[in-house]
Amino acid sequence: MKKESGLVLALDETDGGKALAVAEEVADIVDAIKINWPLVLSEGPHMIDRLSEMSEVICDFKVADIPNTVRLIVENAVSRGASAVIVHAFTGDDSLRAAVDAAGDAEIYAVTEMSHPGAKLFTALHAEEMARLGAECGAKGFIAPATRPDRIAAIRAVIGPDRKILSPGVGAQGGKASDAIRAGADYAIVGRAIYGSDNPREAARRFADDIRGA
Ligand code: NUP
Repeated sequence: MKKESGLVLALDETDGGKALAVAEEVADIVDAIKINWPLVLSEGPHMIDRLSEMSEVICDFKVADIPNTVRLIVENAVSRGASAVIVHAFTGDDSLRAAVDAAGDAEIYAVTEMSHPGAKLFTALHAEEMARLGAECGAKGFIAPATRPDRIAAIRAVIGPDRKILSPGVGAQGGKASDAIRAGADYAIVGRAIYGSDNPREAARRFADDIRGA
């Protein structure tokens, strides 16, 4: 995935027309557009194909299943044009390897510790182990929380300098993009604070400036 602005748009807008309009407005500012279940369920999986015509697309399906089902989901997303697919790491080594094999030239990003408060109950307790396992199984990137930048630094220490960290939790969830980058993230993921703003292009520019400053 290219790295210019270090900004990824989380496009959870469920109205397809609005989603495509926001994507067009910010496509030249962001490095990728992340699509998640809300938009896929409301408008259909062809949104992956449409968005991949204007940007790199990350499918944030947080795949958590047996290896065969993981393979089917990842193959489908990649065949529609996804550059990367996000999977859960807690499923273990066989499911992670199935994801990496199915992705081919596309990339697999594994979730470590999630960004919301409830993540402290389970994912936070095993985040470093999951990052280590993900790296062993060939994940090219990891998702770590901008809401707790010290945890980004902890994941970076486990995975080393060459793998990517993408960090959600910026804006609406209270995290700051530049804090995430300073803690060791390569990309900040921003959703509502861009697509829900009155001027998504201006909002995206502000986040890109904040990241550049870091
Ligand atoms: O730990 C995570 N936190 C998180 O918010 C892992 C994620 N993949 N996300 C996703 O990032 C979340 O599902 C949403 O699509 C996006 C954040 O959106 P927002 O809070 O910036 O609107």
